[in-house]
Amino acid sequence: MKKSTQFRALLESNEVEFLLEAHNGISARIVEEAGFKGIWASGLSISASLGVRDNNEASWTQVLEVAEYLSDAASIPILIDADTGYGNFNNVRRLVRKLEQIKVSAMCIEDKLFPKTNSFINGEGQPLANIDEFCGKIKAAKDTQEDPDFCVVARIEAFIAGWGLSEALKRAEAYYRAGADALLVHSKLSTPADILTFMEEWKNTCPVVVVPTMYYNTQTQVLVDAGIKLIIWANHMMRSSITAMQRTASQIFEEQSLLGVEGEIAPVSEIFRLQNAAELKEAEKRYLPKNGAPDIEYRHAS
Ligand code: SPV
Ligand code: MG
Repeated sequence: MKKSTQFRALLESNEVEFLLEAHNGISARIVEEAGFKGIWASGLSISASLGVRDNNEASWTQVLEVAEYLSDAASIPILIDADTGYGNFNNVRRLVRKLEQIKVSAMCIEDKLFPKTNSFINGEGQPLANIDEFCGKIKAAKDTQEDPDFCVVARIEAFIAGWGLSEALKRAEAYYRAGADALLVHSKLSTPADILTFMEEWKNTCPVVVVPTMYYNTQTQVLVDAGIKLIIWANHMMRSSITAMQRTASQIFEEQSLLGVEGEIAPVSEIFRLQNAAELKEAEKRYLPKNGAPDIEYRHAS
């Protein structure tokens, strides 16, 4: 099944579905191997992996270059965190064309202003996009996609910016009417209160996606009972690798030896397995000449 069709099936599933974050090819492959049916290409984690801030410091083409590695590495669909769409409706149109080319199945755009700031940094100080302008981006994306299964997720930042429930509902209705395939309602509270009050009022006309980073101690069933369709574990591959790398770096530095860490880290053979080195070995048998190095003839000829 096409990856975009797989993603649409996740949105339309009768059960709750989950995406885990990935930020490069190897993390995408690990997410897939763990059993996940989809990947969240997190803006926070991709920017962190590049050593820059989540403020559009990485350009959109740099983000897409990373997304292409994720897409090549995984056979499960990717929902890309496309921030605000990197400009106006016209930038969104070009973005959608490029995402389809690299087989990224779905895009999430948020109703803030470029350059964005991560929702967990000074959220209340963050301006929201004009509703009509943001609806124009959604419509432009839906009109541009060639693959009917490409999905647009519209992310509502009203709770993050402190504008409250009625603003969140107003935006949800507008974005749904503009053609969004799903709505992502974001909250920075340590409880699911924003999400639960939203779900009580929302008529469930299209799937709702959440990111429980801050309300992580909420039982998943509570979100399911409220009607949530898709849950994004948004940054946990990046955060777990930071912890592992910090531990390994300090230990090697302190001990001036590899002895202490060797048993704690993946063997080199595991890197090769994740890179699918075995496939190349097989291909070499098929395509390389049986005897002699291929470049010898070239050197004689020149
Ligand atoms: C991301 O993962 O980049 C997100 C989710 O946008 S959050 O960081 O919670 O805003
Ligand atoms: Mg983000």
